[in-house]
Amino acid sequence: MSVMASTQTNVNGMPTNHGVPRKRWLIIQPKSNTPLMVDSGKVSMPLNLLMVATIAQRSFDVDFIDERIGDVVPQDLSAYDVVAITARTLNVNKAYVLADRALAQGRRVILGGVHPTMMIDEALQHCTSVVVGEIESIWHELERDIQRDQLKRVYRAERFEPMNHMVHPDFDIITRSKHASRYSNRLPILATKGCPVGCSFCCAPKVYGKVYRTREVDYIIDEMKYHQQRNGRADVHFSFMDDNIAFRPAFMEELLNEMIHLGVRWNSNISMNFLEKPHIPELARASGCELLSVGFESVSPETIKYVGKGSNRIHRYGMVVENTHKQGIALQGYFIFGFDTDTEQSFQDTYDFIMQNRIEFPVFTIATPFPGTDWFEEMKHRVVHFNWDKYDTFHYMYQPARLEQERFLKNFLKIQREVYSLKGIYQRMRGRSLDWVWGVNLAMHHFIYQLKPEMLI
Ligand code: B12
Ligand code: SF4
Repeated sequence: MSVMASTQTNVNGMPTNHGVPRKRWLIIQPKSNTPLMVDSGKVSMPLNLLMVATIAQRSFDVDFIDERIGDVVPQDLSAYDVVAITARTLNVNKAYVLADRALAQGRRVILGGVHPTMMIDEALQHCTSVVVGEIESIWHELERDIQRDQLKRVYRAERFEPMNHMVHPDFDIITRSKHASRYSNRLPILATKGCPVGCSFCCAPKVYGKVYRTREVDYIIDEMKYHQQRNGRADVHFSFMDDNIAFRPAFMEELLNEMIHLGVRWNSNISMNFLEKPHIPELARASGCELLSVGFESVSPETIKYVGKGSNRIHRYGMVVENTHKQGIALQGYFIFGFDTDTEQSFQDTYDFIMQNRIEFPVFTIATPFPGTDWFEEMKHRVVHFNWDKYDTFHYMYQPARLEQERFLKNFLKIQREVYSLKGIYQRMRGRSLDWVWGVNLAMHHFIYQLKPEMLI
């Protein structure tokens, strides 16, 4: 349905719906209150909210604000009929402050995103309506109710729309901000959604259940071509926002084979088991891959079993790294500490693995039970704080069974300082020409050497 097709223009040149002025939306990406890195430097374009804005602008006038890049939410919101805000756990407190302000000014306030989807009752205290799940599934009902000003409290996406129904995100919406240069130049794109693996610490299985959807390869290629045209060059850099792009290997291979002809560059999260087959990194390189992010999570078999990550086979970690490096693709390796299975030895073993395998970007996080997951229910009597600002995966959440707080934090900082010491960087990077990988490592060095244990509590 195209509402734009039936719009007219008023005396000020503003579009109207059959003579009725279009309602105005303010769409907000809040900046989290955490001081730890997540919203600093260049930030990625928020594809989730861009999808919301692209759909909403068919029927409404839309202003888009991303606080992370320096856009400022006006104090006076009277110009807007609807204020729509997205939230993850780490920025939800900020979202609630903005939502409360908008409610106090009589605006209709809609909250959506991962945290409101998982914590509906809490979110309802700060808004007119909560959207549970994807906007695509409930849009027609929501749009009609806004036009009539008869909003329901909850809009629940009962089904998952096929991904081929996804609209092409309109990037003009976010690039018109005067602060747009703070966005990373890697353009977000989606090929699949969902992940049936079911790791205990992850929200994806809770948000998407066991459903795994893929988009038709032609649609993805079309979207890439659109960006090439828009940017006037072939070597556009894409960042896949998928939960697990390789869950159906045949699909991934088909996509990469098509991408070979485009001349783009790309990076993505990927399950490590997919990289066990050498032809996959080869195909990845041929199609323009520069960086793959792999959730190694831990080098301890006990921990991998504890988190339920069946796709990780520890005895094959080294082979996966070798296959990837052979193709000149850099690895961002994610490691989580703080599970009950962890000991001081876990830090040493992880350090050895990283240094021996020369992982380019190790990322260390602290095990965080996110509210709304089963794991949170299991752990909540041990969790030390319920201030959502601290749910950035860099804060101490509970005392692991085999490590008391001081020792845990000391080791957590020590491994980062060693891996990102100038010597550690040199050892991991030697032989590599000076490029962006070095640059990011030096930035990490600078950041990590400012961290103190008390900042993580
Ligand atoms: C890609 C991704 C990233 C990327 C890009 C993030 C970005 N700028 O968008 C990067 C790598 C940068 C990243 C970083 C982090 N991430 Co991340 N990330 C994801 C991932 C895999 C996909 C998100 C996505 O874009 N999906 C595609 C979009 C189109 O779909 P969607 O998000 O479902 O959006 C739809 C609906 O939610 C709804 N909707 C969303 N907002 C709104 C708002 C309104 C008003 C309405 C009506 C509807 C609506 O409609 C949308 C369109 O269909 C998710 C997993 C997941 N499935 O959510 C984790 C996830 C969101 N990340 C997570 C975490 C923890 C982080 C980090 C803290 C990790 C870290 N330590 O660095 C940082 C925080 C960054 C930040 N400032 O938010 C957690 C969040 C958990 C939670 N409860 O908050 C998730 C859920 C993964 C997990 N571990 O469970 N992430
Ligand atoms: S494999 Fe990745 S996306 Fe899938 S459940 Fe585990 S952590 Fe989440």
